[in-house]
Amino acid sequence: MIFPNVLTIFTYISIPVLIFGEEVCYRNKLDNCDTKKMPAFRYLFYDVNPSEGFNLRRDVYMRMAVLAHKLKHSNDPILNSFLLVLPPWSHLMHWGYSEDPEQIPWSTFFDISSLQKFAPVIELHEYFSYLKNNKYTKSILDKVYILQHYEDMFESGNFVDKWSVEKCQKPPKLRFFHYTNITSNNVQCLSFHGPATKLSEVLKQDKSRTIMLEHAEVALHDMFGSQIYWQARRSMRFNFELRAIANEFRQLYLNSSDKDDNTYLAKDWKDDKPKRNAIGGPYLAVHLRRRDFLRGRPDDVPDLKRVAEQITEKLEELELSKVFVATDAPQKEYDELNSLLLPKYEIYKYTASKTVEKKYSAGGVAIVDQIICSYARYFIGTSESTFSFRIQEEREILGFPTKVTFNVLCKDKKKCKKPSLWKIVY
Ligand SMILES: Nc1nc2c(ncn2[C@@H]2O[C@H](COP(=O)(O)OP(=O)(O)O)[C@@H](O)[C@H]2O)c(=O)[nH]1
Ligand SMILES: [Mg+2]
Repeated sequence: MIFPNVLTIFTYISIPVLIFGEEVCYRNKLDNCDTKKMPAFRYLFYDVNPSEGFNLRRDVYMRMAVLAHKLKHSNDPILNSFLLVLPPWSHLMHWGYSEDPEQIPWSTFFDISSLQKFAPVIELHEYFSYLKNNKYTKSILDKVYILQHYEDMFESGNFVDKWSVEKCQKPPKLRFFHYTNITSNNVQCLSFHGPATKLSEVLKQDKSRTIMLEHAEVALHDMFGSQIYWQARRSMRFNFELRAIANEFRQLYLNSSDKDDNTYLAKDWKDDKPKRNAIGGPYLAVHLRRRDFLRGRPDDVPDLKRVAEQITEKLEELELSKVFVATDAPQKEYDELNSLLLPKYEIYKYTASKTVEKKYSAGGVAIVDQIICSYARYFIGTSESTFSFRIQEEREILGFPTKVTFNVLCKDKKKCKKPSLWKIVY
């Protein structure tokens, strides 16, 4: 488990919500704060529906990052002073968390300086250390907007971009990020339809310094696949150590290196250019999503026999002998798949050491799996999995021809759905 020190301190301080005193900085009531120590920034916090997984959260980050990027470049001082506070990774359904909050910072998974070259982001613990330096132990956010869909939108088919403060459809939450010391006395529900950048209209009429957007997934992409979309996406470079772990695995087991595979990236993502000349390592990669997908999408997920057939077919066609399998399947299912492949084929799976698992959690292991899949000569994903979508994007950035990326496992050969092609053009 990963606890930045400052966070542990705050985790265990339990406080009633309504406290007036020196310890609390009501940031919209400046008489309560030491104004000389106040930075000129406004802070934009956000969070996502708790049941959403890692890879949809990454997608929501891109929408918020595009908003923060546009705010920063606005000429309006009310808008261009916002910092986007990254919500720690806590209690992700698939990560087998214990009862303790985890609050994993973004730097565990991503290179923060790469993110900051696109959007003005800070970690939540940095915001905390600012409070701590000023002897505040709790933060009462000036305003919280809980985003919700318009109730009648789907029935009426009226999808006009709009927003309005309305009655809450569900009882509002008053604790945020699994902390007991972040709350607010000013929570409103915001019915919203439109792209994330439309939220700037909300932020413009609200002069609060600290604003939280709950259920940020309600806001959509400005333009999926646009130039700014790909800038945001490129800026999400993984933590260097995770990249090094994946590269070592490629080298050691899959005979794969950037030099041979033609998969070099520029040191700074801003220098990346669209290309289509990546070759990839001499292996097939498959993302085999099981567990909840077996129950939730029974029409899309093939049985293991059918998976083995598709792997064999592709290995023969590509004249390859190695397949790398990234999967959330229990070991038993992986072993079964292995037994269904002819012995002349070598099957590989990344298993993290105890040290790596402890340091990076299930999220880091998933990222190493994603990276290894990204460098393969040919990739087959699982239909509708956001885990597979993020691999496809990574392969677009690395410069693979689209036909070796946009493929999915089929339940039934005759009516196999082709995945959407989200090509990089910028
Ligand atoms: N290590 C590893 N974890 C996986 C794999 N596929 C799924 N998972 C886990 O299951 C979660 C899947 O959730 P999510 O990111 O929401 O993707 P989606 O549900 O497939 O759209 C990931 O965050 C991982 O924790 C895989 O191939 N390797
Ligand atoms: Mg999911």
